[in-house]
Amino acid sequence: MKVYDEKHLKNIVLLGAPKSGKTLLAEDMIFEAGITHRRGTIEGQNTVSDFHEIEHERGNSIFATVLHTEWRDYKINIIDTPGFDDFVGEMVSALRVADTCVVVINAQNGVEVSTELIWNYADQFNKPVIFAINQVDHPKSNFDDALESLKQSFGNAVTQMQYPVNQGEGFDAIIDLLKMVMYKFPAEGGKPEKLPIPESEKEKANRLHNELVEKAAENDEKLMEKYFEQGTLDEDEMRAGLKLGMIHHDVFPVFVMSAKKNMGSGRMMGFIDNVAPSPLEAKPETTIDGKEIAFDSTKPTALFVFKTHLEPNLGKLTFFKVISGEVTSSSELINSQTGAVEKFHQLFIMDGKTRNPVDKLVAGDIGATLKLKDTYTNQTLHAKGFDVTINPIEYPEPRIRTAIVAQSKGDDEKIGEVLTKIHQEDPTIEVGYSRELRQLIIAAQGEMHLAVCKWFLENMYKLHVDFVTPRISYRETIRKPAQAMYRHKKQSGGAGQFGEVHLKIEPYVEGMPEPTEFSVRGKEVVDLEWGGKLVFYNCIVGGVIDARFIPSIQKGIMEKMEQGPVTGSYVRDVRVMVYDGKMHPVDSNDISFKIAGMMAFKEAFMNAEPTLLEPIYDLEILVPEEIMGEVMGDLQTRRSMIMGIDSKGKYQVIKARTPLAELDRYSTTLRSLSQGRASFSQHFTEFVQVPFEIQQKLAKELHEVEMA
Ligand SMILES: Nc1nc2c(ncn2[C@@H]2O[C@H](COP(=O)(O)OP(=O)(O)OP(=O)(O)O)[C@@H](O)[C@H]2O)c(=O)[nH]1
Ligand SMILES: [Mg+2]
Repeated sequence: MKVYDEKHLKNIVLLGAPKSGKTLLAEDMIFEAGITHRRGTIEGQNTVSDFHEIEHERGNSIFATVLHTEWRDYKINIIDTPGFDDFVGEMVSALRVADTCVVVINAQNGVEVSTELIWNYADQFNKPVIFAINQVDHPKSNFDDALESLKQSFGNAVTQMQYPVNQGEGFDAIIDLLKMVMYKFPAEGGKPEKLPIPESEKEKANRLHNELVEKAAENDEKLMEKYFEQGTLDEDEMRAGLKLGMIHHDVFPVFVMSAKKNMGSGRMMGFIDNVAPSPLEAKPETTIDGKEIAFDSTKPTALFVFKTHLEPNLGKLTFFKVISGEVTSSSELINSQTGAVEKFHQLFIMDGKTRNPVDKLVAGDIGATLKLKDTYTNQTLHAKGFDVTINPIEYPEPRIRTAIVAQSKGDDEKIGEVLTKIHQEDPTIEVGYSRELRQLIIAAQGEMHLAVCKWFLENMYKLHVDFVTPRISYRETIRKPAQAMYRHKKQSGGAGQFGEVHLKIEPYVEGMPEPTEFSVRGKEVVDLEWGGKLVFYNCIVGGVIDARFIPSIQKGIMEKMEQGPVTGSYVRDVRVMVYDGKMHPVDSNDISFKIAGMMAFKEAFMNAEPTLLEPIYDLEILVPEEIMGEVMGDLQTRRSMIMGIDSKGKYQVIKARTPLAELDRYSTTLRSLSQGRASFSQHFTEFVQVPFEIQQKLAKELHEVEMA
């Protein structure tokens, strides 16, 4: 297989709302270039991209799939991504290594909620964007509305390159505004005939062509001058202008196609060859210490791993982009995170599940290898002596969490192990045993994401599990000062135990003045693992408690803070002044003071108006205008505080603060309220006091759990 240099490589990612036609478009692209000899269909479950059994079962993409096509003198690496935002992790990984985004729009729907979300990512990565308005053969296709919705959402940079002559069932012709020809397709699609623009379309085509010329000229002063002198630009000049515009996000070219009828993908590939930036023209990669690495095959090797996948009967496939230098089928590289040496034995260009062996890949290219020992998504492999770590991908936070239990007890450990493997492949799934909640918690992007995870456990690993509602991490704190003393005394037989501790506790707030009522001999500020602080003061005077017992008192207090007196939840934000006590010359020891400290703390805590805090999350919900009311109504039933409402294109963004306890399966509710047309993100913001009635109920419930 031919090795393409960095000038002749293009890396694109297919993005777009669910069912817009990305997978089918990828199928067209590789068929047109002769990589495959038959076009699969979604319904026939035989596309190159959707090759996993679970994708067939569900009828949509779940994984990002790497394919390639060779069009004219260029190699285009294509990554087809899933549209459902449950699988956003796959999309973000693919976006990270692509140099151009092709955002597929369904001509029946125009911009959808998912398009807006995808846009946020494309924009954040600052990658050039091409829009492909697909499905123009559909009886309900409305190209003009779809184009208008693009302009409304993404502004003036939306640049029309083409329009369909006869959309709907009879669709078979496109007017191209750059080349000023009409492409007319045979009934089976494929290679079109190039025809002159018919008389009836001339006026419209000329007008739109002039707009396009102007748009191309705007991106460069020299082109602008030329345009004023000549009144127009030639094709090459237009390409140069459009390329600059694409790189700077001033131009988002819009193409027309029908993936189903195989019409239009060839012209877009030609444009990608000639205009979309190559890795050399794209923004250089950056390392974690802020250095730039240009795609240069003459430099030492560095690879960025953007995906790993465990294939049954095959082993682990590692997908990477060559950031610098070149990689061969026998390279030896170092994992920058672990320092481990990874030896390559094979090198592939992938087309779905087909592995095409190659000897070498150069900077800018995307490839895969098998059986690397210890390398995972987001890691860098580099040549010896070229010590770099490429900036890792930042994945969005999980939006749904559940506790997971094995149907047969003995499987618990195995489930933990398998889930850790799943997390290594898909970092948007987080897994961990919560010591606090005493549950194995799995956090993911949505119901469908969880279902896929369960499918894997059951089908690949024969592990049967149930999802159960997870407990909530509450915190305990106090609202007023209180004092207590405790004497621990045991004098029956053998060595006795004796320790007496007097202490005062107070709510701790950042920046509060130091205590004045005691004489402070020592102070320790403990940043608690679970958030908040314990500030511990030793105020013992006259040696009534020996200095060597003070750490034991603190230890006893810490132990109680790990299992709060009210509900067994973690305690936070208290300060403790140990100001008096007693020792026994023989019987006092560490354990006695630990117990005395713990018990005195517990008693003081219960008298200090203990309160329960609950985790609050910031939500950002993207919804179509017409269902705003319902979504807001639902939020109100969840003890939410609405923080603001903004509009974004034809959508509204609701910002709210909601207790985690009220967010159980929110993604499911939102999906059914909106028929899948809304989306949300969430992140933890703070702990706040639980309303009194709820606290009483919880204190009882949680204490029962604790005692069980
Ligand atoms: N009429 C028509 N149908 C299309 C076209 N492209 C795709 N479809 C149909 O739309 C459905 C979804 O197509 P896919 O290619 O799976 O869409 P996708 O964007 O990959 O979907 P996800 O993987 O779920 O995000 C299938 O039933 C296709 O046959 C098109 O150009 N015209
Ligand atoms: Mg798909």
